[in-house]
Amino acid sequence: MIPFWINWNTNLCRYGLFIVVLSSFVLAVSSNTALLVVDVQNCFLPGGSLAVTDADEIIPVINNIRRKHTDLFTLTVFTQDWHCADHVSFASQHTGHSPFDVVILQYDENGNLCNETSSSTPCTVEKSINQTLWPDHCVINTTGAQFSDNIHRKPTDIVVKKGYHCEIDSYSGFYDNGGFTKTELEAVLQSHEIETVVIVGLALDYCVYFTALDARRVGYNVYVVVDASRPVSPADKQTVVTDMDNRGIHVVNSTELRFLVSSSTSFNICFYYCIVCFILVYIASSIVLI
Ligand code: VGL
Ligand code: ZN
Repeated sequence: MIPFWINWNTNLCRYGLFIVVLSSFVLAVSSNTALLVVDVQNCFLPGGSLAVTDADEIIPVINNIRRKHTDLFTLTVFTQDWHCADHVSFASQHTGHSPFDVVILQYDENGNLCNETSSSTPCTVEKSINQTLWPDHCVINTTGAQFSDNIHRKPTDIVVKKGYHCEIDSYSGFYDNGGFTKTELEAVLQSHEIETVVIVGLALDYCVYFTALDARRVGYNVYVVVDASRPVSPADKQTVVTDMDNRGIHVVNSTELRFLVSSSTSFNICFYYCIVCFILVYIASSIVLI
């Protein structure tokens, strides 16, 4: 029995099979992954109107992830909370209420707000949403809505704005809170054939959490990097981490990233496929050369 590699280049068929094996291995290693940087904007950083405690500490962590894993990410998407000055989530728009109060907002089937309807036609409530009221934040074209100057950005990065419909909030980078409208995020990820998303940013218990939930629901392999995120409410951190875990979202540390992303499901499938191909090539060549 002559091992196939002795004269493999004299046999076109085996050469072809070897190329298939090699290219599928390359495909496995380069299974497309996107980095989603959620709402790293001045309004959520120290000094901002909705400052998240220690939020500035995540910026070097995110910059490091980008520097250390440049080859890992096919693309990086920044989401940007982008609200009208009179956005429905602002406590200032609800007389008698303060920031962090919760109100019920009711919407019709098209996502129109019923609460303050001025039209004579009755509004049929399709969905009631508990809305936490926030201080005014991330208002369109203000300094608060700008990305932090300290976060590294590249000209090829993509920005996805959310929360610009004045009557409904949008925590997730994919859908508004009622699921009525979607952003372009899913289309962007699809056009780059992304299978895995790694999520960092603010805030862990709101926009990061809801972005991760939607990403998982839509079918992505999802990683949330906890040390590259901070919660609005530290008391809720464990609850959201446990919930993400239960839903198959990988909650990881930035130090575990390389190992964990490369051992994702699609990598494993391709890897085992490569091994099976190698074995088949070996058996086929052995039979031919007996
Ligand atoms: C966020 C509250 C309100 C967030 C945005 O980015 O987590 N939280 N708007
Ligand atoms: Zn907001």
